[in-house]
Amino acid sequence: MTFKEEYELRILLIKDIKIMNKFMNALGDLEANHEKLLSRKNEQLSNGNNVYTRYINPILTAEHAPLTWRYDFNPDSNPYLMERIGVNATLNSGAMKWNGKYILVVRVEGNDRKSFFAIAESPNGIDNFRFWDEPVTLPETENPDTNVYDMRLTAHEDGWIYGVFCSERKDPEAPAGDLSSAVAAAGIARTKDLVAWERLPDLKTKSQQRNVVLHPEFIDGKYALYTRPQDGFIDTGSGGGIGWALVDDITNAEVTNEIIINQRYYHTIKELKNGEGPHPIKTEKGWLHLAHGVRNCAAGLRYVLYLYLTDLLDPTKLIAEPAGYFMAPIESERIGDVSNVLFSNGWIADEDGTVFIYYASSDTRMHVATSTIEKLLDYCLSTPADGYRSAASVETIKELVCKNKSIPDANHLSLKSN
Ligand code: M1P
Repeated sequence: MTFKEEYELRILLIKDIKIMNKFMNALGDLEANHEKLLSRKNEQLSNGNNVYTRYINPILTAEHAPLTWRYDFNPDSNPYLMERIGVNATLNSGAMKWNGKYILVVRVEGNDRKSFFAIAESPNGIDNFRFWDEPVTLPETENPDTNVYDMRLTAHEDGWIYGVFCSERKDPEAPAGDLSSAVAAAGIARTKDLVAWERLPDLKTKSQQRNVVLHPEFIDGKYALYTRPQDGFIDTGSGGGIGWALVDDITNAEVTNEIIINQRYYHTIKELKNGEGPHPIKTEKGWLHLAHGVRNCAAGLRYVLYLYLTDLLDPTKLIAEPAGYFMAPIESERIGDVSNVLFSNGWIADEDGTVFIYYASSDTRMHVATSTIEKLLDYCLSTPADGYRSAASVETIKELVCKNKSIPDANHLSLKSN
């Protein structure tokens, strides 16, 4: 080797070391920032309404997705440490308590618009959510799904954990050139460990279906499903409402008879459509349901959450339904990929009565709100029902004002002081 050649080799080595140092520093920063985000403590927001408590930080965002899903860590194949696979959103998540951990089966949406499921767990339900190493491998049927999303988890009394989700495929009837028409069906999978999933045939129904949820108990010896029949992919059409169907065999589930148990009404928060959230929670006063309601307005569709209560022995029989919404998007929740949306398909009732409500804002990120069974039942049973007219709403308010005025010692209450 000549002196010149040796000199050039040394320069090359120094350059390599510099590139390597740069790579290692960038990797260190990336990992440190990610860990900072994942370990961030969540705190309650103080300006609540005493029905539930919101928290300052979203619990899961696209940035929470593991770095190993997004970056190639090999400096030879990725010398600039560029993100190779982008994650766009973490949203509509099913939930359950599992081995003492708060588990979400998250709808993760990639930059390629495809959604898939991934499990994230937290030790306390309000922060420190971390994804498991790999996304869920969901087997396909003989008719592969184009997109899968919004899984509801049900630990059924038959011993399986079921995941019922929306399976979306291109409409085979769509005219040539129509690349948007799709068909929605309820996909069904089950597992014992949240790792190995068995795919069952999709639910057979006359109409398209989204927001299908498995009830946790047998009813008359059959599996019971909350359904949401719809005429088209987006429109529920003339029907809609939250339906109910009994199914003999979950391994070949077919809806033969469907009744509507929660209707839509003109000029309400669910005028356009509604859908069951997670499966209802069993309480001593009835089955407690969380659902979403949709109305149309100049800004587009507005999705809010509402609660209703049904009979313990007959889950189709309505006991109470407060007027209006329980939760609606506020502040930064209002903005995202599909703005003005709150959507929930997961909640966890803890042994001490605490309820963790997991909701997504504007199809973009996940949040938690907490309440208790006691409070949510009181909310359902003591919030006035919808009178369906402005005059009826005024009468309801006047009744409350009158009641407050009749409280002995009302003069001492701040509300009475003006
Ligand atoms: O974009 C808002 C929501 O729209 C659909 O809900 P629904 O079927 O009730 O209209 C779903 O695609 C849901 O994932 C989404 O959050």
